[in-house]
Amino acid sequence: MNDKLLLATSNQGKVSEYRTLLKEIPLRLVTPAELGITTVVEEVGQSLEENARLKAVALAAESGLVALADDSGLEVDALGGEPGPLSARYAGEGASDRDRVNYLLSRLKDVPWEKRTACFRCVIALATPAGDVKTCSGECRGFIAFEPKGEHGFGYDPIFYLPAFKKTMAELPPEIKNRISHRGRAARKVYRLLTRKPFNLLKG
Ligand code: ITT
Repeated sequence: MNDKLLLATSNQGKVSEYRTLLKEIPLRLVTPAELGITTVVEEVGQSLEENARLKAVALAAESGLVALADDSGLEVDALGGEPGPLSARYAGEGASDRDRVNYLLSRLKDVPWEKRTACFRCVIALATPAGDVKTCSGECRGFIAFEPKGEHGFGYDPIFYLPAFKKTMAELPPEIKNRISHRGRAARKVYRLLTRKPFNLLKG
């Protein structure tokens, strides 16, 4: 097997978390940019799982490497589960993390604390160049804060409040986020898949 694993994402926040979460796998993590791959896979699926599969299969075929893609989304109960799979495009094309946070806060401006429950979900797809795919998922529950707080993490972290810590995800150091996050939970399952011997993505 090739000694590289392609992290099929253009999100630097995810890349940095995976470098820690998967640092013990016997494969070198490489990014599309490092391989000169600029393909952008349209997230046309209806679910996180479909989109993660689309991204992983396309990049594995293009690179000839096993590829790991991550589709994540924030489901807010008071918004009927929005933005969900649309989380990256919630404030329109070209919007920044800050724009998305502000837009979500504006949609929740009249919603009281007890109704601000939310769930972060992460689906990771691992694909081989031949198109075999395996998925793992993880979730993390919390509340949408009334205002952003904290400098760590990325995306919606500054407004994702965790009652157990009395802090937002962005106020937690990366090692704690990795321990409890949707991505951390999914990545530990992926770690087990990638380290079992003999390596076979389709087993079990
Ligand atoms: P790739 O598709 O290239 O991986 P992306 O940023 O488009 O990058 P997603 O489609 O999974 O990734 O985006 C989901 C949105 O949710 C996006 O705005 C992210 O910044 C945000 N997000 C994902 N994981 C997050 C996390 O751990 N904490 C906070 N926000 C997160």
